[in-house]
Amino acid sequence: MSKEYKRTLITTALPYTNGPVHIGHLAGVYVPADIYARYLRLAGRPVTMIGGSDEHGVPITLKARKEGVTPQDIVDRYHKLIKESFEGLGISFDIYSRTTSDIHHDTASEFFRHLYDKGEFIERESMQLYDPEAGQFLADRYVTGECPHCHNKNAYGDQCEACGTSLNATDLIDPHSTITGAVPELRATKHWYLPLDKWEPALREWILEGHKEWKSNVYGQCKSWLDMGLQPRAVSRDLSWGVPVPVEGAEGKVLYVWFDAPIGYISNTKELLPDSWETWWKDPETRVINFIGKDNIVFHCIVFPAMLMAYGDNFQLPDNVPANEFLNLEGDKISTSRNWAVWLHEYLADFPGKQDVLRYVLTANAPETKDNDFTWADFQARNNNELVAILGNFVNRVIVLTHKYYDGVVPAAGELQDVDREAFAEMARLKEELTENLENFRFREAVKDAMGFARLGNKYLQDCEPWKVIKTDPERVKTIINVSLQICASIAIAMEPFLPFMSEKLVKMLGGDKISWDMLACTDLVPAGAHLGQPELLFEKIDDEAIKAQTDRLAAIKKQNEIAAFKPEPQQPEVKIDDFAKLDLRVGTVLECERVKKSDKLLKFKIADGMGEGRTIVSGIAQHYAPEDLVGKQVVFIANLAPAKIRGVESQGMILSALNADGSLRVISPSAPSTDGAQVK
Ligand code: B3M
Ligand code: ZN
Repeated sequence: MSKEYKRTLITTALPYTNGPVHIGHLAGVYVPADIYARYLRLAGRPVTMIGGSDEHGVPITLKARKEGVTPQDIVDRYHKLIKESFEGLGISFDIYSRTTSDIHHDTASEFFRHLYDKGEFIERESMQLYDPEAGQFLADRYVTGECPHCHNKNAYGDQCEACGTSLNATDLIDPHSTITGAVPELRATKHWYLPLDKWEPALREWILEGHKEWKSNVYGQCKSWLDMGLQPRAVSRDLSWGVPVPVEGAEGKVLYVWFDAPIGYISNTKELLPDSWETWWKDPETRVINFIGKDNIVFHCIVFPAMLMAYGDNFQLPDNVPANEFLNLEGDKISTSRNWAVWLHEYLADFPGKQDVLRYVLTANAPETKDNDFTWADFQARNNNELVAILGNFVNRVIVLTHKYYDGVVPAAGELQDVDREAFAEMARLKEELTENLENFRFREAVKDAMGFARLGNKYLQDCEPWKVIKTDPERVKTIINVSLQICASIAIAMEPFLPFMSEKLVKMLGGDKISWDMLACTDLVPAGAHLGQPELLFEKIDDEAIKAQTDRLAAIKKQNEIAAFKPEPQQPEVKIDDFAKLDLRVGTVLECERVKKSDKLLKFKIADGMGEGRTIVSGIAQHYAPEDLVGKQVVFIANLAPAKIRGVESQGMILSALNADGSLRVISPSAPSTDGAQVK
């Protein structure tokens, strides 16, 4: 840090209230922000952490329409769910409010009006598609039609997914509203634009010259936006849900959601600190840090700063925007619409008391510099091999030994030996590295350092072997246990930003109460003579069953998604009835069925075909049926297919199966018992 600031205002992206929060949001924004806020608080540095729900925007209105409820119903539902689940995970917002609040509407409205009065906007009229049935203008992505380039019939108004071309809804051939299906008409409409081009030189200077220390993914994205050249951007929309544009003649128009949402940071600060909010926004000794995901970089580094510059009045620009990349889930992109996610509220219900495990895994594997993958196998391994085996185990051994040897009273240390001094020196080194990593938003590295205290503890115990020494030199054991307890205390402090629930328990177990960053790596934090609390298990193993329940759930969702995305094979070229008549399709009953040796795909059938003593048919459905399940079943087969040798077996026909969306094969049977040998017509 080049400058010492008096206070830090942490903002966290305001999640859209059109669905619950998932692990991607947590890993990208809320867990890192919470780590940082908790660290600053422990370090005694003034900090305010702002959060809240983003409750405007078109997707919320569409969801409401689909469910036949009001947008307010939707945002009330998800705001409550999101707020409660954040609390459940211990995200320590100083306020978690919402953009439908009166204070936000007033603040955003005043902000717009101030820019309007200063002449900071350009007014422009343009032709936009209007849905006459819904009675509203259509955002580009709510129009579908034929792509003018590749003639895909289902192109979206903003992009054709078949050829990748980005479009304007007005480019589409034969457009339809996705809301009502109506044919949209072109209507003229007026909007206000913020001329970002005007602010380009100032933004360039501020970011490209002034903030070379920003994360390279953030700096790089800003540079490429700036190098492409900035254009005026519309800050209003034709919509009824949102903050009304506070200008005469603007009926039916609201502020664009990306204009009002970042102002939510200001409104929520005002709501929390009605008397001092201005100090937190306008005093140059305040440092603002925006925690966001990578898809929000342009709004936080370009658009909102331009809005603040245009406003003037000393609003502080963010000092850093440590945006993260994306977290994937089991190899696939997380998606709310495809339900491909681990939802926070579900996690909290499925794994009660295990908030810290999720916090730990999401931090140890955080997508800080590149996209990363969350897998349940990794989740289990990190819990069992790290939290249980390293951290929990060390603390438990020390507390249990203290109770066993000293009735839970902390023994006084005698003269220190080299091994003790080395342990303390290593603690001091870890503290320095950990602090440095936290200061620079490198939380993945930081949590490794914090875990380093537990690794150190295990090594120290292993080297000192108090359980052996107790027989030969009981005085020495007092020192070993004392040192071990000091290490435990440092674990409680170093881990507090990451594992706050564990930390609180551990502090209690050590008989302590208040902790601070200053105390970290101290050699006499747990005083001799103090009484320890009862030992409590800090972490417990997560068994295969719990993990399987999660992976089974994901497998079921994947299957549903495949079915939903199923596109049947294109129809084959036309045939004449005579062509069909050449195929001799018959019903038969399976008499025997067994696997073909050395093949995992093939089953060998003996079929009663009503035409003699039956026939042998080989079919590639072994992965879809257990042979015994097919015995006695009636099937349809091609009787006059030329015989062929398959794996040394002569197959006299072919059994017909349906190939389904999920790749499964299902044999075709008559709907009621039929005669073997009956022709299929
Ligand atoms: N609601 C987008 C998002 O959730 C948006 C963030 C607003 S931050 C001011 O990704
Ligand atoms: Zn196309």
